[in-house]
Amino acid sequence: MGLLDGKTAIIYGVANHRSIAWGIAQALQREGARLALTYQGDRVEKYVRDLSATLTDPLILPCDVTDDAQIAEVYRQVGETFGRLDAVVHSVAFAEREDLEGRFVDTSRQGFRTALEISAYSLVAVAHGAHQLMKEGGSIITLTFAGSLRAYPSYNVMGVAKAALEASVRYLASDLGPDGVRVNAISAGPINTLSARGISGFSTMHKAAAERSPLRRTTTQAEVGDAAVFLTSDLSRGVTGETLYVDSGLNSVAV
Ligand code: 0WD
Repeated sequence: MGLLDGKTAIIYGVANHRSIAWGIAQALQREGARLALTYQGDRVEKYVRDLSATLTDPLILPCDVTDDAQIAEVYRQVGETFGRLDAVVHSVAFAEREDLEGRFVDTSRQGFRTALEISAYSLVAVAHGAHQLMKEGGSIITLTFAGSLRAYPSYNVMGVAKAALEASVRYLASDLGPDGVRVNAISAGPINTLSARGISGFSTMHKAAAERSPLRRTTTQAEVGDAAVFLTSDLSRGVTGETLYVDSGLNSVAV
C-alpha cells in the first residue's frame, strides 16, 4: 500500500533525468499517485516522453507557464482524464544567463521581469487553475533555494525571485487554506541539474555544501522526492505556508 494511493498529481518542470521534478515524479509514482507531467516545449518533449515510459499510465502535456491558455488546457485535460486533482508540483525557474553571473546591480529591467514572471508569478498562475479542480482539498508544492534569504554569489535576480516565490506560498496558503488546499515550498540544497549549471560558480557552492553541511553530503533528487511525498500525503495535513529545508542541514549552520 502506498502513501498516495488513489491520488493524482501534476508535475511541472521535468526537463531531463537530472531534474528535481523527475526525482519527485519517481517518488510520487512509487507511493501510488497517478501523474500528469508537463514539458516546456519541443526542446524537452522527447526527454519527458522517454522518461515517462517508466510511469504507470501517465498524461503528458505541453505547457509553457508564461502562456495562460496552455495552463488552462492542462487543467481541462487533467479534469477530463483524471476527474480529480490532489497535488501540483511546481519545479520551474528561469533567468537569463547574463543575470546569473557578475553583479546583481547590473540586472536589466527585462531580465528582472523575466526571472520574476517565470520563477515566481507562474506559481500563482498554476495554483489558480489547480485549486478549482481540488474538490477534496489538495497540496501545492514549489521548489526554492536559500538564496532568497542570503546573497549567494551569482544567484542574483533568482534570489529575488525565490523571495517573491516564498512570499507567494504564504499568501496562496492563506487564500486557499479555507478550501483545504495546502501550499508549501521545499528549499533544496545545491543539486547538479541543467538549471544549476547555468549559475556561474555553482560547482563551488555544491562543493561547499558537501564539506560544510551537518550531514556532510549534498542533497539528492530522491531526498527531495521523499519530502514531496510527505507534503503531498495526509501525513502533512497540518502543514501549510511553510518552507521545508531539504539541504543536509546547510541553512542551519554558519558557512
Ligand atoms: O540546486 C538546484 N538545482 C536547486 C534547484 C536548488 C534549490 C531549488 N532549485 C529549484 C530551481 O530553482 C527550480 O525552481 O528547483 C526547480 C527545478 O530546477 P532543477 O531541477 O534544478 O532544474 P531543471 O531540470 O533545469 O528544471 C527546471 C525547468 C526547466 O528546465 P531548463 O533547464 O530546460 O530551463 O523549468 C522549466 C524547464 O523545463 N521551465 C519552464 N517550464 C515551463 N514554462 C519554463 C517555462 N516558461 N521555463 C523553465
